[in-house]
Amino acid sequence: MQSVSTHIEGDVLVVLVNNPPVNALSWHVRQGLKDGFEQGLADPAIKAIVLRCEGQTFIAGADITEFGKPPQGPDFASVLNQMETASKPIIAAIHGTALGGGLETALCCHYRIAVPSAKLGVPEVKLGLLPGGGGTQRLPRVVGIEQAAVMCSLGEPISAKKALETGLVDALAQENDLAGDALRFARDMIAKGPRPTRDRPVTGDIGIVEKLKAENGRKWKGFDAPYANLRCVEAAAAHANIDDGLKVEREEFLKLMAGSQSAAQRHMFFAERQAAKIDGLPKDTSLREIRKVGVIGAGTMGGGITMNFLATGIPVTIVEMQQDALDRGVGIIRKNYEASAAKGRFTQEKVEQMMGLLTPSLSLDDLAECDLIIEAIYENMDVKKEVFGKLDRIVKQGAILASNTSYLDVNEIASATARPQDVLGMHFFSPANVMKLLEVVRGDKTAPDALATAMAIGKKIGKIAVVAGVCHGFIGNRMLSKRQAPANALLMEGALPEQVDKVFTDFGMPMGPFQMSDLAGLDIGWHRDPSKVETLRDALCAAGRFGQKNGKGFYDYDEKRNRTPSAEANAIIEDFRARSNMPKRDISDQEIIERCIYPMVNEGYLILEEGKAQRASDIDVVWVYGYGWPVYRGGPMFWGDLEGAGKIVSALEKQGIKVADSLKAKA
Ligand code: T1G
Repeated sequence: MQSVSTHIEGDVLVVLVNNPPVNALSWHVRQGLKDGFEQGLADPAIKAIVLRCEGQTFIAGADITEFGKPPQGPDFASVLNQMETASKPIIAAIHGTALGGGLETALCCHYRIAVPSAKLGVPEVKLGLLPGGGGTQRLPRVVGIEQAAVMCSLGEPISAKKALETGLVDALAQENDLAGDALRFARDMIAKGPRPTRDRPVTGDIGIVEKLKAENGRKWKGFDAPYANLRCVEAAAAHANIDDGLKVEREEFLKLMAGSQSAAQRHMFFAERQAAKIDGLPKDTSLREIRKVGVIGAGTMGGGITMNFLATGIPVTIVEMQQDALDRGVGIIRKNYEASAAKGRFTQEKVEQMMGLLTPSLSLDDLAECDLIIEAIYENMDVKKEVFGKLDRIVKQGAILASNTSYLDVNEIASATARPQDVLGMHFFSPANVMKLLEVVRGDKTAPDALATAMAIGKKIGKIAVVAGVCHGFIGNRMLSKRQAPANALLMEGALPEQVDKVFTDFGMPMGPFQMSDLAGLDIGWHRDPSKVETLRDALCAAGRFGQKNGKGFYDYDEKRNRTPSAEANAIIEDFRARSNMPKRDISDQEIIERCIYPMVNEGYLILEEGKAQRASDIDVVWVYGYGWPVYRGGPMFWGDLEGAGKIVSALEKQGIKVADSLKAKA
């Protein structure tokens, strides 16, 4: 496989990488680089070498698909060492993204030139890793400790402009003539000769490490990689001799590579990209054009959904029944944008530009020319069918009619129209302008191009779209519903809300079932008769405990909504248990996981068996991006494999739960 070629431009050798789609450092690329540099260094006529890439980007890192496989070709460190210690100047010519091993390769070049649109970074921490090709030792020698610590521990790329300011690149090329400018720049460097990064001193103040830990403590809870990255940067400051620092980096890297967290985060890297693919989609499926969007309902969900499209430059007509509700909804959209502008996320001018794309309306007729309509009204089947019936008579043919329902039957909604092929679900998660997940619900009659268009527009507005089939609660809510009943039962058997919730937060979830119930409101769906106490929730509501909204539920809340265990709530739970003659017993944290999380994994297998999800990794994407499942546990299905199917099956059978055949088959 010829993924690296060379050509001579006078006294400069150009080493060209061409390994689509992202020029990853696959073994044959490493081999090609080694051979290319050998050629340039051995040829007396060559005075300098330029490393450049074809395609959309510079090298975007090591080839992640090679991780865990038997090594092939030259190892990365030897190629880097060959470059860094070369007797002729090597120049990296950067466009697109120089990421991870790609930036480490550029750091072993003696000079770097980049186009203004380029991005440079070490995102390994997002894969549960660290820059294991010397990045944690060479970055501090080029950009200083502070910048290096930020880049390694947060993993965010920097712009070419910032890279120039920090010395990461030495010059900017013209956007449309990187090849030419790199050659000219290389010739200018011949006189200067090589500049090995390893010989440059580490500069800057190591105090940044504690600052980063303090600022990111909550975000980094449960993660190993950010701290390992910072230990390596500390080693760079501690060891003047780079080889001592490289030893520390190697040890830390191998530890992370062998750990379950990186395996989980690498799984999620590919799962996220896989989710965008629709199995069996006819190759010639073309997408419908979405130039104008309609949103029905200007409440919390309708407003959030609208913000996604306006922020992407797509005009939206938002429809409400009453003027005050419409004004309130539009007002909240502006307020949210202005709040983000105040945080510097965008300019006031951008706010005006986005608000300029919004057309408030009190009539469904104004949606006639829309290409996509998303209904986001309250969950009532008859009302939704009435609305879709009206849309069917009003809206132009070829438009996609979507419902934001979070559990209702999309097929039944579609049956209210004469065009079920154009109907599907687009289930956003609250707050819809923030949460990344979008469940695109495929109805029995949904046309492939309508589905593909909804998936594509989801990606365009910055969502991670996943295909779900029609069933109660689709993928996410269906699995979530398997957790609440056992959690309630555990309270009846002796556990307390804070014990159960702590198991979930220790597990890495943002909150447990009882915190979530308090957030949603205990009185949602309550019969409002305090004398009728049949469930624990009835007992709490009868005592006027409705959750965060009135400062008391399973927990007590202060005015800042900080929660504390509640003696009164626990007394109500104790009393209700006693009057239900339920014996009290000690409950272990492991039992809470087995009773609450194992059934969710089982439900995931049932969802797959019924074809309501395309692949197990899609279920993982739903939970990581929609429900705060810790990415370092890779999602319920990935975690289930780590936990062991046998262990899960025997625990579920002990609980008398019907186990999915496909899960049993794995045991
Ligand atoms: N290895 C293998 N495949 C990769 C890859 C990689 N590094 N990066 C992307 N792909 C595949 C991806 O799966 C998809 O495949 C296709 O390329 C297009 O990707 C020693 C240890 C570069 C910003 O973490 O962030 O270096 O789905 O859809 O939106 O220190 O890809 O088409 O079959 O994402 O244009 C560090 C990872 C590696 C960067 C382009 N590098 N990549 O985004 O395309 S670890 C990274 C990205 C490392 C060293 C260490 C993005 C991108 P398919 P895409 P995109």
